[in-house]
Amino acid sequence: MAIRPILTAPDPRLREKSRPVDKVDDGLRALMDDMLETMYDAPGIGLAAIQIGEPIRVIVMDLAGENEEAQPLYFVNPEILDPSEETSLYEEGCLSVPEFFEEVERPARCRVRYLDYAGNEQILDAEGLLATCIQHEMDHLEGVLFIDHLSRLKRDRILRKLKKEQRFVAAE
Ligand code: GNR
Ligand code: NI
Repeated sequence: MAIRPILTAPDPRLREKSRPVDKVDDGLRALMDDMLETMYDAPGIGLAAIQIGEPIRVIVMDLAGENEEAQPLYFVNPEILDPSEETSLYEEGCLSVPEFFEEVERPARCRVRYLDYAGNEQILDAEGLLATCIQHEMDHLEGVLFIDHLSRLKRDRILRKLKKEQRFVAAE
């Protein structure tokens, strides 16, 4: 297993649309292992493959609290079904938009159909943080970031600060 570098905005790779996976094999499982290790190290509660530069439709998540046993979830080729009319607001962050947190409105509940770590089809009913996180990760597969759900003013302010930060990092 390996910890891989996480891309940060405005890296253009984060805007790519990820392609479906053909087959859940050992190579893909090795990538999912790396993604989980990278996510735990960050630390974060979810990670899409494009965040480590792999434009494929794979997500890992773990919503367990710090003192709970790990509950890794692996989603290959996920699809959102039946999003609820009812929405909820959640203060979101993103490992690719470090240190900014803003409220985003999304459907409060949804169903997700996907392939698991073994390649078996699963259906999961999600609500609360699980529903928010899976929708945040699905956005990454389309090249969308949570800041795209904010006003242009807020988004541009965050992007400007991130660019400034990157110039600083590059100069070090
Ligand atoms: O670690 C993360 N926390 C989080 C909090 C609220 C809503 C979504 C998230 S996902 C984020 C990790 C990440 O960037 N996943 O793409
Ligand atoms: Ni994110």
